[in-house]
Amino acid sequence: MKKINQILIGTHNKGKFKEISDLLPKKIKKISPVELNIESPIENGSTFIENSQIKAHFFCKKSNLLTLSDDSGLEVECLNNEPGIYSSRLADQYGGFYNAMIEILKRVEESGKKNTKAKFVSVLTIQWPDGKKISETGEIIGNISKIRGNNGFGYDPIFMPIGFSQTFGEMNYKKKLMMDHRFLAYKKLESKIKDYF
Ligand code: ITT
Repeated sequence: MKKINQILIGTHNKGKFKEISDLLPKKIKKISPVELNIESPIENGSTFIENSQIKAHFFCKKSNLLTLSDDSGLEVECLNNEPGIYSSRLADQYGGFYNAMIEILKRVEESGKKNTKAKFVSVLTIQWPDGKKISETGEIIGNISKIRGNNGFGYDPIFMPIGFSQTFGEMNYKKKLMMDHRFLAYKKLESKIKDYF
């Protein structure tokens, strides 16, 4: 079995890149697609798993390196689980995450359902150049909160996990890192690949 000594973290999202880097063993060299001048693929899947596999396959093919990619997003129950796989595109559409968070809060309010349940979902896919791949999903349940905190990235300031009184935007980096959807997906993946470490 070929041990893993380097891995391409197939994402252009800096927040994700840092979290995934910090979850992987220290001794593994982490490479970014930015260093290799590789652009993002078109995400034309209809599920997190499809988009996660599209990214892992694309970056692996372009680099010929073992690749780990993530597709993730925020599902808000009273909005029919939107924005979901369109989470990044909603921010593009509204001119950034602050405006996208305002838009989500407005839609939740307008739904009139008084249901603020939401979850963050992450699907991590590890793809080897020989075609082997493994995907794992992590989910964390919580509620939509008013915008609070400046830590983290993306939708962190409006998500408060169940059992906590801080949003991800208020939590310190390490606390969020060790409990979020990406961590939960990573733990499942790690149990399947730790012999390669
Ligand atoms: P890559 O495709 O290059 O990985 P992306 O940002 O486009 O980058 P996605 O398509 O998976 O990634 O979109 C996920 C969206 O959900 C994106 O807008 C993130 O900022 C947001 N998101 C995912 N995980 C998050 C987290 O832990 N905290 C806050 N927002 C998160």
